[in-house]
Amino acid sequence: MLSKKIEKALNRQVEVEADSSQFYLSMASWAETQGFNGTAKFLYTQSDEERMHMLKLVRFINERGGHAIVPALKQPPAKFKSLSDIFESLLGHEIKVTEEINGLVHTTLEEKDYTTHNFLQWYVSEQIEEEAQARTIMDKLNMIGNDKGGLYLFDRDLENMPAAHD
Ligand code: OFO
Repeated sequence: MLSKKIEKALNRQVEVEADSSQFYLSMASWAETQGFNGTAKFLYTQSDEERMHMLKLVRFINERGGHAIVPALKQPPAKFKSLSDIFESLLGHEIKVTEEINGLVHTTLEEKDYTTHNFLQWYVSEQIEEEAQARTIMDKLNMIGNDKGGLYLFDRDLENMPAAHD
């Protein structure tokens, strides 16, 4: 059985994952309108993944006797300046999500909830991978700069890049 404190903290994380999904969906849509189809495909997949992260939490909260609350949708930014702008925002966002997860893990230890602590380890590893992937992408974009040919190849490569946990 979840304590009220843990239930609330997990529900907060449901919201964080839902926000991530919306944010990446908006990035995907913008990229598609700019003709960056590979990037759009990658980001649509990332958005789906975040929804899966949310769903995993919803199921866990309910299985443990809590009540998962579906949060309201917040409108994410609709426009971006460039691919670098997108991936810088994505990396910044993931760093914040990692902090949230770490805070949550800390709370489970304070509450001596080892079951939830164990469940969250999956998220801890996922964050390491997602941050690492976003950094690799940013390194590539920094190398390419404004080179059109480079951006074309980058977009094509991204189309075939597997999601972080694959
Ligand atoms: Fe849910 O892993 Fe990114 O935010």
